[in-house]
Amino acid sequence: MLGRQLNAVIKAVAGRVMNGMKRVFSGVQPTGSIHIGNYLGALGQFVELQEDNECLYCIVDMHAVTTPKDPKELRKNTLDVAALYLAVGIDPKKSTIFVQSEVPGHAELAWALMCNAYMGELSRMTQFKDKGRGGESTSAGLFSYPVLMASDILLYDTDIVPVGGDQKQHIELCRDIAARVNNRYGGVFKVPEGRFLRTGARIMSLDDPLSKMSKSAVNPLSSISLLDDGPKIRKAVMRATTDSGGEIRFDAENKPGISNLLNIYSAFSGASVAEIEKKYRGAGYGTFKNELAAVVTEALTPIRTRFKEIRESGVLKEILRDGAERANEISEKTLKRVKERLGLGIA
Ligand code: ATP
Ligand code: LTN
Repeated sequence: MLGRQLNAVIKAVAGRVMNGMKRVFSGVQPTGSIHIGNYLGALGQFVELQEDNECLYCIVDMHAVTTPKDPKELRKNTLDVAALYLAVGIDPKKSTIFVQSEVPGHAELAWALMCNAYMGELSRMTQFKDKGRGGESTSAGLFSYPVLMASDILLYDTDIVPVGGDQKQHIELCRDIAARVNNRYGGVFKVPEGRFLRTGARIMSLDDPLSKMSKSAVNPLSSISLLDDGPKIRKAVMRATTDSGGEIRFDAENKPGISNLLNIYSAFSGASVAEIEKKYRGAGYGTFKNELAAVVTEALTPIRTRFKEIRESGVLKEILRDGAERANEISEKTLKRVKERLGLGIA
């Protein structure tokens, strides 16, 4: 207990010392296995950013319950994502790792934002529409999900939000709501910027290169989980949809399958797409896919090993409690300011 308190103090002090650093916030839903799309689009950036910024990385379990979830499974998934955060290299000494529902400010601020968000703009969110929702029995939570996301971000006076390309519209909405509240009530929020990578921003499904790789896909071979072993990775890569014409060339429009694989190869190996095209000039899809499977396996094996160690070690809950303490400390300051500006409460 004393250790925990001391830790929180050290982190709070460190937070102040870090003045002048940019603040980074992002979140991942505990809704299933984290795949290489999540990794290349988001988690990889999380690790890189923690070196020069003050970073908060959240497991957004309140977003997960916008559609009903099995309670036991949700809690297991929450700890799995926390373990994966650590396994990919997020360091709890440098970054604050915590669970959204452990910080009441997210829901509290969401209400104030909800009252400043428009039904029209929420109806236009393509992710909501893509999921085919919008019927009579769609939960109000699912509809207003992007407002909770805006709350996550604005609660911490965030400067930078590292995310995959699918979140661009949500980040824009967050910026619009922040600017609107600032206009109405005078300088309440910092307006954040999204950070999207060029290569990993949109990893496509292996069986349908026209839709994004997704946790919720039915076909297990459509994605590669960070916890998949060599044989599963090989099977998924070898079965990946490729295009007619055996040439290994990047052409997102006419050869979306092979272009997606080239992107994945490039992101994991560090080689540019042009270098990879050159390497495989004249080679067939079989050779290319075989070597891609080896590259991905080599990158994921240490993550899988670390994940198992962390999951079995019993350190997670302590790290998450420390993280929530630090997150609560920051969020309370923002909420105080918001309530003052909006005239909520009695001062
Ligand atoms: P899914 O649709 O796969 O179930 P999600 O979009 O709900 O997943 P989250 O866990 O909330 O996934 O996403 C975590 C991060 O991963 C977000 O920053 C998101 O933009 C990013 N991401 C998700 N899918 C991809 C992808 N196919 N390519 C690149 N980034 C992605
Ligand atoms: N909506 C995101 C997950 C998410 C998030 C956030 C990302 C919730 N809150 C705050 C960045 C910042 C998704 O579905 N990928």
